[in-house]
Amino acid sequence: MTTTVSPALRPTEQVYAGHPEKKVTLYFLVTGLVLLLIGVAIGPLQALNYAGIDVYRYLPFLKSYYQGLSLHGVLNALVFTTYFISGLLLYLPCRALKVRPNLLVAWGAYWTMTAGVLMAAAALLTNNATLLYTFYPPLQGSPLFYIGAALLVVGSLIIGVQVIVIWTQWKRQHPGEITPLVAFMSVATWMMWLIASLGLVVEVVFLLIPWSLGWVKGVDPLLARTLFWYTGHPIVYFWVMPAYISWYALLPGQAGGKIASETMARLSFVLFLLLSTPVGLHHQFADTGISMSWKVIQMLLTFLVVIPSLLTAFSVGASLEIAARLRGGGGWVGWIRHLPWKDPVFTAQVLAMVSFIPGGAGGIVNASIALDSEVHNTAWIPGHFHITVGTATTLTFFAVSFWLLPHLTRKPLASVKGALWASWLWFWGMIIFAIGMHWEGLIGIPRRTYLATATGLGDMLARAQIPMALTGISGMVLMVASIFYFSVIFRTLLGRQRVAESAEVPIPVSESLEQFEAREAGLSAAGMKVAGAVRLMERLWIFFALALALVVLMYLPMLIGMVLNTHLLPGQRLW
Ligand code: HEM
Ligand SMILES: [Cu+2]
Repeated sequence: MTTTVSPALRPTEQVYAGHPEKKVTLYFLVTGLVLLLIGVAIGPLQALNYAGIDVYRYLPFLKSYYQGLSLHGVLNALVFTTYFISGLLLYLPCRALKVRPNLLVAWGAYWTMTAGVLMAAAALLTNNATLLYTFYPPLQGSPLFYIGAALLVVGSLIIGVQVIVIWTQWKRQHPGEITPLVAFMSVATWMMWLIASLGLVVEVVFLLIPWSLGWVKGVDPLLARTLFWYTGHPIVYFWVMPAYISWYALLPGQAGGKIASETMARLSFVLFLLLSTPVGLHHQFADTGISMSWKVIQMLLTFLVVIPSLLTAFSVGASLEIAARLRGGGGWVGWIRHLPWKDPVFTAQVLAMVSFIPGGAGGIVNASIALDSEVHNTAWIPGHFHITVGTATTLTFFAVSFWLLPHLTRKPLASVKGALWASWLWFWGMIIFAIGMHWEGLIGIPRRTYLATATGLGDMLARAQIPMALTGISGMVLMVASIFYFSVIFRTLLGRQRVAESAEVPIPVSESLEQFEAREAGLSAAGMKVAGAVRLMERLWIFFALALALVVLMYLPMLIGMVLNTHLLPGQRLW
């Protein structure tokens, strides 16, 4: 075995010796995946409920459908994503900048997060926080839940600030140099999250924790909801931007090609930084007490996010076409066959991207005031977000885990075939799920309903038999997909074989066409001609300040109005 590491170290320590940040990254990823396993295990039961089949009465450990749904939403959408992103967006930018993070800080963030999750889990599992993942007041849960949620966010912010600080120091030590793409995108994402998480932090720390501890008598539901959705919308960009990093900067190389345009990639991230936050009101079109003018302004701003989304779709599509043609593909669409479909890292990401197309289209419906009134609070909404966060993000993270876990542990992926099965089954399961749920929603079936025992829905259930059956079937497909996925992951992690350092799976950073052309012309990376736009975008702090100004403009007047006119309500426990 060729290794540069001292043989006195234990084998596991040897794996991390060159890069001890690998270990903390692994902890973030694996903890996130274990918690996803618990969250996902409940999903098929919910899908059966939406097929009219009640299995909850056989499950003594869940007190109600809603306790299960709270666990599902919190663990999948909030906890898994935060862990995975914190690990990924710590490791990638540090490696790209060739800087080791401060490990004490990184582990501090990990344990802060984990302490928070244990507290929230204690409340959820004892049925003391059956609040659903939006925890709207006046529903009131145990203080443990809110404190836990705050610690989860604080943990992610510690990582975010660390990455931003590392980048700022790097800039100082490398004057005039352009930040490597992956690091640039990671910093933009963390800057966005720094602004975006403010609403949730203020809501939880200043309103919900004191209220749940009995220090204050009441809380204003509208103010709390507005702060929640201030974060609740951009959190979806916190979930998709890391997936975009993988699509833009890693996937082209994994497919055997080049990044079509580094300038576009950077531009779309600057636009996400600017436009993700000041639009949360599109989740509150149905809320009274907010003026229509604000709702319309934020609706229009929401539509602007279509621009970076389409930039992404076309640039990544072009990168894939370049890859296929380099691999000998040709024709209008014939090149698609030449892509590496046998590689689950590639396939899972492309399927994730495909699912995002109907996901984005549905999002435009949700964001339009007139159309939203048709689908608001119906099964359409969970239909929508299972092909966005539940597939575009989750399936991309599956793809990342297929190379990153072997990279971090030097253990080969346990089964390439199993990983491919997991990816295709997850994709089709979620597509069928989305068809079923969107269709049920159009009939008027409400979301968040213990449907199997619900009454008062008139003839809706009779009219929804076909989509309900689709939802039930999709739940079973997704259960099989999860079994494939988690067995590949745990067999990989528990495997005993480790490859030599020289055979380590590399970090798949792709070359861009711009870099390729410079190399062909005999220029070094530092000497490469850089578009003026790229130089301009390097000043991320300016865009950060602009983003902050925009969000203050869009929210502060409204929030001041709400604070001056509060209606405090005491807590309620409806479960
Ligand atoms: C096995 C895969 C999955 C299945 C079968 C599934 C099924 C469902 C169903 C049927 C609902 C609607 C429940 C209702 O409105 O009453 C739901 C809600 C939800 N799911 Fe999933 N899901 C799965 C995976 C995921 C993943 C991977 C995520 C996110 C990463 C996710 C996030 C959510 C969220 C946030 C809710 C909303 C909870 C709420 O309304 O409070 N799910 N899921
Ligand atoms: Cu939104």
